[in-house]
Amino acid sequence: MTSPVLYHAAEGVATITLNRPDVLNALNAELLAELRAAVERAAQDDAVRALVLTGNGRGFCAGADLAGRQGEMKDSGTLLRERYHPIILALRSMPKPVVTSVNGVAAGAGMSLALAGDVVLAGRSASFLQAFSKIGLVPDAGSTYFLPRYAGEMRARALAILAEKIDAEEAHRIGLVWKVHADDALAAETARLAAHLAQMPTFAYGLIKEALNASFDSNLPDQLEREASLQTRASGSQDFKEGVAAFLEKRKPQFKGR
Ligand code: T3D
Repeated sequence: MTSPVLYHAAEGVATITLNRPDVLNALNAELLAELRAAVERAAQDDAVRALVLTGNGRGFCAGADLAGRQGEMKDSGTLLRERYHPIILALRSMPKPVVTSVNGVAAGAGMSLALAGDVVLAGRSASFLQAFSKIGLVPDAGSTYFLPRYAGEMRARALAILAEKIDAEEAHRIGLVWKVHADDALAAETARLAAHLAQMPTFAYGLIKEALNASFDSNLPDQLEREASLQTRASGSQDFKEGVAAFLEKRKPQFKGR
């Protein structure tokens, strides 16, 4: 049987591909379990210094599998806590960069998953849809956290309430996407970026994520203090020594991620 999640790791980059193309990679129990295991594997493997999350076929992810959930005995809140939250939290907290490469429609929790990336890339024909209210649900899996922070509160409210599909250019314009690439260039551009990230100072990237994860919940004095203590750790790293030495010697740094 075909696995609903593909995992490939090489040269410092792990790529996780959602693999239920017939249903636009809708999230059923099996896919969610495998996705969680794949994300944890990438997080724990020291040889992995950048993670890519993408979808197979014409969709990135259509959110919860609406057909598969009919037989579910659990309520939605329990499903979210047990199956979705560990994935979103692991992506945000893993001390290495996560690139979400949105190759097609990202709807419902699929849009939340896309926004959980540190860098969100999209193909020109990708689209984003807060599908939740169309079926009588509230945005979940982090959408009400990411949307106001990235796009502003007015846009977050309109996207969530109106549930209008927006295209990749619009998502880029309102701050949900870092860069839009031609569809046939997205995979190569994603691989190029991930390969670059895997050569960079991974330890500092982890600390950058820690700082930004705390930013909106901190006041300025607390955030200044957080930056200082993270900088104590960064400046003790091998990569910092290498970065300074390479600058002074006018050569390319050889970061080891430590
Ligand atoms: O209780 C809980 O599970 C809590 C968690 C909730 C989290 C959520 O994500 S709730 C939101 C769930 N997602 C949606 O409501 C989106 C539903 N899908 C759509 O609105 C549309 O499919 C899209 C806008 C995403 C794409 O439209 P389009 O026209 O490009 O494709 P399509 O023809 O609608 O879909 C293609 C196939 O995928 C189709 O199957 P078929 O007819 O070829 O056999 C369609 O049924 C299937 N599909 C698409 N989305 C889902 C799905 N099957 C199951 N679940 C889906 N979410």
